[in-house]
Amino acid sequence: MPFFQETTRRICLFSMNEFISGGMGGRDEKLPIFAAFMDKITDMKKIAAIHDISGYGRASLTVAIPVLSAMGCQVCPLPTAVLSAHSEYPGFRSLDLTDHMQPIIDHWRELGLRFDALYSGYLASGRQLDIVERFFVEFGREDNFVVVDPVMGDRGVLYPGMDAGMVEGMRRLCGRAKVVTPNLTEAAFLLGREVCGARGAGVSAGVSAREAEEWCVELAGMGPEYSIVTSAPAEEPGRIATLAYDRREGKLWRVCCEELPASYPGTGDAFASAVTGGLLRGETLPEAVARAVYFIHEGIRETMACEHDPLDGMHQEKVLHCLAEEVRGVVAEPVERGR
Ligand code: PXL
Repeated sequence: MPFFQETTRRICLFSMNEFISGGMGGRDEKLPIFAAFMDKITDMKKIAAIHDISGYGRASLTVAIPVLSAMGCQVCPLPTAVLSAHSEYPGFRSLDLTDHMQPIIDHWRELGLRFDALYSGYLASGRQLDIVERFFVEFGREDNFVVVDPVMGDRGVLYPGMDAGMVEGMRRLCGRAKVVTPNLTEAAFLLGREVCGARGAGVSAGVSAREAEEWCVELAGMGPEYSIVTSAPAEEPGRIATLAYDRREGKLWRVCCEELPASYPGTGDAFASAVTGGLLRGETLPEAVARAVYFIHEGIRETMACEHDPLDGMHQEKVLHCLAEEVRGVVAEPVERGR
C-alpha cells in the first residue's frame, strides 16, 4: 500500500480516545482522529520555543514545531542559531543568533504577547543563557510555566561546543523552570556526578536504577516542581526507564518500556515537546510522561523498520498520530521511595 494511503488508513482506524468521546458538536462521529482532536481545541495555547533550527537532521525546532502543532499548540520560535545540520554531523556550520534574540524579545514585548509556556532547549552560547533567563523573568507569569530541556550531551559526553560554563548556566536556568527534562547524561552534569561510567557506552552504564531515581529527586532540589529524567536504567534487563518527580506532592513515577537497540539524535527534543504539549493540554505529570514515552517508543520502532540513516533522527512524521490517540501499553507506575 502506498505510504500516504497506509498512514491515512491508520490515522482513521485508531479508536476514539476519551478526549474525543465527549460529543462532536454535530459533526460526524467517525471523523479522522486528528480532525476530531483539533475540533476539541477551543483555547489555543501559545508557546515561546527557544531552540536552534538545524537544516538537516531532525532536532530542535525542526522537531518541536511539528510535535507541538500536532498537539494543537501555536509555536512561536525564538531561534538561537541556524545550523546546516545538527552538531553530530561532522563539519556542520552554525550561524549564531545571539545578537538577534533580544530585538525579537523587544518586539514581542511591544506587541504585548503573552505565552502559556516558555520552553528552552539547545542554546549556542553563554550569553544566550543570560538572555533566556531574563526572558523567563520578564515573560513568566502566575498562569504560565517554564520548561527547560538542558540540552548539553548524551551517552556520557557533552555535545561539541558545550563546556563547564554552559553546564553552570544550565543549572541556573533549571532553577527558573517548573519542568526540567534532562537525559541521564545531562542529569549527571547538572548534579556534578561522575559520568565516565557511561562515557560512549550505553546511556545507563555505571548507574543503577535506584541511583537514577535519587538523581531525579535531587534535580527537583535545584528549583523545578517537576524533574523528568530520560534514558535511565530500569531494574529489569532489556528495559529502559523515564523517571518523573513531582516535588510538591513528593511523588516519583517510573515509565518503563522495552529498550530498543537504536538511538537517534533529537528524540530528547521530541520527548520534551510532547511533555510540554501534554501539560498544556491539562494532562497530569504521569499522563504527559507516559504519552511522550509512548510517542518516542513508537517513533523508534517505526524508524528501525525503515531504511534510514540513524544520524537523521527519528521518523516522527510517521507517528505524530500517537500524540492524539489513546496511549497503549505504556503506564506510569508510582515508585515507592526509601524501599
Ligand atoms: O537534539 C539536541 C540537539 C539540538 N540542537 C543541536 C544539536 C542537538 C544534538 O546533537 O546538535 C544543534
